[in-house]
Amino acid sequence: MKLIFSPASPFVRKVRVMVHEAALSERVEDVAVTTTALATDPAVRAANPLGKIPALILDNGQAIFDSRVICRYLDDLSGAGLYPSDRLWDVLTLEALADGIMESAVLMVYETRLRPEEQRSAQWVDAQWSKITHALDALETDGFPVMEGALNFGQLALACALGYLDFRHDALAWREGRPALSDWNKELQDRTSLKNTIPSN
Ligand SMILES: N[C@@H](CCC(=O)N[C@@H](CS)C(=O)NCC(=O)O)C(=O)O
Repeated sequence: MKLIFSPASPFVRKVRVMVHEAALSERVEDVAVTTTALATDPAVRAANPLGKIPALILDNGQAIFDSRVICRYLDDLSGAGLYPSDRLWDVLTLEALADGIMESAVLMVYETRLRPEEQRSAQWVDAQWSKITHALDALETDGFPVMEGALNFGQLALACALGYLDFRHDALAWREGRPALSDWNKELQDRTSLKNTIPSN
């Protein structure tokens, strides 16, 4: 199988974390691309008409996307058990929350990196950050029971989302006022799968 990837993408990181956790490294070859929303790499477009990464090309040539589909596929293929059936909806909900944090965080980066300065909207960037802070506050205060207990992919996806905040939005100091979430994250980031997939440019 071939994973079309870029080392900066948090959605790609989810898949790479799954590959590690599911002990599939020998079976998945990384194919690095440089692609943006304004300049899509042809290999990405060929695999995913939406022009987004990650995409996984299976051994029969079929491409599957997006990160949620790929992660479920690899979990199923390997029997890793990171989507346990007795907690499935909670795990998927936590993964959806993590993906939402990533989406807003990536859109904030696009606004400053891809748009000409005169077209940028500070209000729109603030609105994205507000989605993220609401999510972080919910994680800090209400707690999501599935954050605890046996390792699952909701937990790992959240660790990828928080890692992306450190990577691109460090100045916004997400840990401030969120000691429980910070401690939770610190413990998880020690896993080899996360250490080996730290985002880079
Ligand atoms: N929902 C998708 C999101 C993927 C995504 O937005 N990837 C970004 C990179 S972080 C991308 O390819 N952006 C290019 C574009 O928007 O055209 C997933 O989970 O895989």
